[in-house]
Amino acid sequence: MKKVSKLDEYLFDLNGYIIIKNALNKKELRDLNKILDKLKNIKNKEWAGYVHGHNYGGKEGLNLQQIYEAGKPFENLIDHPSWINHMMHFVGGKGTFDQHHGPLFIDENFANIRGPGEAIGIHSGNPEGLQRNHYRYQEGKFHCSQVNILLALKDIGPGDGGTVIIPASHKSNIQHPEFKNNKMLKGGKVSSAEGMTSAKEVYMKAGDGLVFVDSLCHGSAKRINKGERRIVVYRYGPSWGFFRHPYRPSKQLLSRLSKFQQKIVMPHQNVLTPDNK
Ligand SMILES: O=C(O)CCC(=O)C(=O)O
Ligand SMILES: [Fe+2]
Repeated sequence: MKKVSKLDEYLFDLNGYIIIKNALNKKELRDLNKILDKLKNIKNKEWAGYVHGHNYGGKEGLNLQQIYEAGKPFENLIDHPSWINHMMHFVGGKGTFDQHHGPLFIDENFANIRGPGEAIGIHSGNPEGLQRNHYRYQEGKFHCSQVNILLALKDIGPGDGGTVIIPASHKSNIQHPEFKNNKMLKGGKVSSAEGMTSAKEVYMKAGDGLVFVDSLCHGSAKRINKGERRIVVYRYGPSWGFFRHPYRPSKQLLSRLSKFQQKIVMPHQNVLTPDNK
């Protein structure tokens, strides 16, 4: 299992993100991509098994929600050795109520496939002050509400529509003056992230993972190249969090997972009720 280095801690605190090079090996990439080759033709609101086609209504591409249902290669990402220690460390809460019923909780997991002309507009940032994605470091420990791993399943270079971040914006007290509120959730026009002052477009090799606190102001560049960008995002927070969307893991998935993984996708396995002694 990859350990969290002193430099990881320093850079995550300083910038709100780190990049884990080669988080996935060649075989993992092949297996994950093979599954997406089959799934990528499902339409918005269509199901493929327990995976759901989803779109915010704009030009953000197709999300394959509940991608951890898509087979073993995606199940393995739940507690993958390349980043699980980072999630435990940055979400934090060891030995406290935050980990009382489990180590972590994944409140959303999806693959995203984006073609030419598609992007996700700029969103998030510390000035919003949201509980769900906040960044906090106190008493020598991290306490982040939501930390994402964003994995590149294909190389992402210039023109490919890379993720765009404003480094250190997880600590900013002031809304970026060029931030035009993204209408992603309403399906309206998306304001582009890539032209903003101090924005950084993140280029990654297939298999690299971007770990970032969700309060970092971010979005993506518009894809202008042919072909498609493929990424996977798993969002981790404390065990007492709840699902972002009205999806739940299937019984079949839960029965295949290890105890540790079960706790991360559904923290209370043994529900206490008077009828369930
Ligand atoms: O598509 C991207 O590059 C950014 C995705 C995103 O906004 C997120 O994972 O929170
Ligand atoms: Fe985001």
